[in-house]
Amino acid sequence: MKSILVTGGCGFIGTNFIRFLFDLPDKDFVVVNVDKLTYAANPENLEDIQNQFPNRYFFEKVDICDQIKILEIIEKYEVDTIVHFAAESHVDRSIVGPSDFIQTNVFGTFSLLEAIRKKFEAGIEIRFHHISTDEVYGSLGPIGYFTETTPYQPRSPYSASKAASDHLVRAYHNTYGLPVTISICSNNYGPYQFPEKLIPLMIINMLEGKPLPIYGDGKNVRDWLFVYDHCTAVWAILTKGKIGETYNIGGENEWENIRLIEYLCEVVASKTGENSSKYKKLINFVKDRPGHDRRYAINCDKIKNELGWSQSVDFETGLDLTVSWYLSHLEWLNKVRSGEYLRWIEINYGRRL
Ligand code: NAD
Ligand code: TDX
Repeated sequence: MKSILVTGGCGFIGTNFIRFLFDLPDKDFVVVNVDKLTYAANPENLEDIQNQFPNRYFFEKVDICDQIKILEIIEKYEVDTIVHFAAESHVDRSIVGPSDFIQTNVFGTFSLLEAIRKKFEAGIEIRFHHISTDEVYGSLGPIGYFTETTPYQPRSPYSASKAASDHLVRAYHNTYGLPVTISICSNNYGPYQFPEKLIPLMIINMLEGKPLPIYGDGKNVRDWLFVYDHCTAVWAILTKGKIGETYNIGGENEWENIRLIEYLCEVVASKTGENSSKYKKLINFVKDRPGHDRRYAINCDKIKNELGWSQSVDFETGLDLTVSWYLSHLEWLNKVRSGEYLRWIEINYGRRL
């Protein structure tokens, strides 16, 4: 790898991944961050990287759907590897307005694949790693785990759009021989996550004394992975993964939403000096998310056994780090919650948040 194009690098996981890349010792590859800068992006996340590595880090404000610009960028930076994070990523927004999800997640991925196919047919091979989600597998009951051979059964516009993009990536491998890999990951948490997602939303609402909205009976289960461990898993696939393969990534760390929020109240209280009951009193059961998947649980034996990857951060430590990060980045929180995001919330939800 000499030149890595990361899509969606100004979002949550993309930011963490680029920071991870620049922490690796003895590397001299170039990283090109292609991001359209939607409401979920914050280019300032990588300002220090930009300053520290002006000859190795480059930002291009480009929509992945713009194939001509993507081809220009591939040529300009002699890109040999693409790691594709860019997506519309929030299930609730996909329920209110699916159109952007189809455009970016399906058409955008298709457009990137077409650009790579054109280069491939001209004799230039670009490795493509596609980031997907366990939501493509659908909803589990109380037992069982998703494996890489679990049939796809997406149930929200978001997961359907991600499933469609996964199918396209596999189709381009099988039909045209493009060198692709796919990873399918469970819920991430950690620094830089946009505060519309469960954990940062609950932290900010606790700090502001607002209700903590728990959908339905609060017994939906998610498997949580610290974002750093998602980055190490993607790196393991890039460096050791087999072309054409799909790898599940998970935390092996299942929590019912209500139990998770109660625990989060305790972690936040331990840092603010408040009594956790002050936060727990804010818990408010609200109308369920339509089509709310009951349980996600990942079997990640394949990446563990074949690539030697494993989680390095336990949940207690990861959540502690995450809460500390948000408490020391209140300005960041205020910035990302302003502008376009606020306007969207007001239009769609009134002033609920
Ligand atoms: P995010 O919403 O925080 O960031 C997405 C980024 O993509 C933003 O910076 C946005 O500006 C950019 N983007 C959106 N549309 C674009 C377009 N058309 N062109 C260029 N850039 C565009 O998302 P995230 O949580 O960091 O998720 C990243 C990827 O990981 C997504 O593909 C998501 O499906 C997947 N994933 C996320 C999780 C999770 O828990 N967050 C879990 C599994 C998989
Ligand atoms: O206010 C809330 N109340 C609530 O009860 C929110 C925002 C969420 N929830 C519930 C819904 C889910 O069961 O918490 C759980 C987690 O919700 P989200 O943070 O919205 O994540 P989820 O829908 O599970 O999807 C996430 O993980 C998989 C990411 O947003 C996706 O991008 C990723 O693919």
